[in-house]
Amino acid sequence: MTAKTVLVTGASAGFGAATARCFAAAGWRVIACARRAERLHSLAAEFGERVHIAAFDVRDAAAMQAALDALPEDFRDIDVLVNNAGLALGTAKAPQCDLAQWRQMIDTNITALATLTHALLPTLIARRGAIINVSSISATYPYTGGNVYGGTKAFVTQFSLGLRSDLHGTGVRVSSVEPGMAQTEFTLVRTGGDQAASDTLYAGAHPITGDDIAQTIWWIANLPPHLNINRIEVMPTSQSFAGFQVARD
Ligand code: NDP
Ligand code: 8X3
Repeated sequence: MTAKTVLVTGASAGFGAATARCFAAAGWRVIACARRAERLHSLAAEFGERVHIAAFDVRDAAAMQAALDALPEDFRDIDVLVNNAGLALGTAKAPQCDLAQWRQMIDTNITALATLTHALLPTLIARRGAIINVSSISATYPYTGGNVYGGTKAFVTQFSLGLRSDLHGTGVRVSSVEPGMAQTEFTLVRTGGDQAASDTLYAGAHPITGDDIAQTIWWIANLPPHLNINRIEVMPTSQSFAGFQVARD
């Protein structure tokens, strides 16, 4: 059987790195995308020619298209797109938020994801492929300080469902993976590099790991073609829901 091809964004860390490793270890061709080329080079060093690295900023549409145009022949028939690159910036309440951070989250989590999906739809339709979008529980459950981040993930979830509808009859599968608290570089990025804040958040909580989500994505991608996971929420057992807040006179 010929090896299948997966394109993973955000393959330099966290869920994306674990996903790229998981698929490469199973013999898939992997297109590993992120800005930090040195991280991608070490992935390629681990798996050799099975991994093609594409270092670009997903917010740069021209660089994204150039990376797609430069794909070697063997990597062009993409079967699975894993739209994973993304970030949260800041934990402040809306009035205290930095507008530049809001815009960066929208540009990365929404605009870039839609741009890459649009570029690859013809290939994915031709391959009867799959789109696996990494959303978040914050798409559904609001929390203080989640504001624009949660809004971007609500887009990812709803866009996934909309794509399902638009791709009706094509055989293309679309899934929204919605993790809860996971220990990756996410909190380090969100807090601007505060390692202590990151360590404190995860301490004793047995959070989700990158490998947990890689296994979820692997499972979704390898289900029989007649099955589509529309949405899947994955939380650590230690995390659940809190109540509403009430402001009083
Ligand atoms: P990490 O910070 O560990 O990884 C984020 C990845 O996104 C990195 O590989 C980073 O690569 C890439 N990325 C960010 N911005 C850009 C950009 N402008 N251009 C290209 N690549 C970019 O976080 P996670 O693995 O946790 O996050 C992956 C996804 O999972 C995100 O969409 C996040 O919102 C989501 N998520 C995370 C949860 C968590 O608790 N950790 C829970 C639910 C969802 P580089 O910096 O090298 O460009
Ligand atoms: C990341 C999970 O709960 O920090 O999407 O928003 S959460």
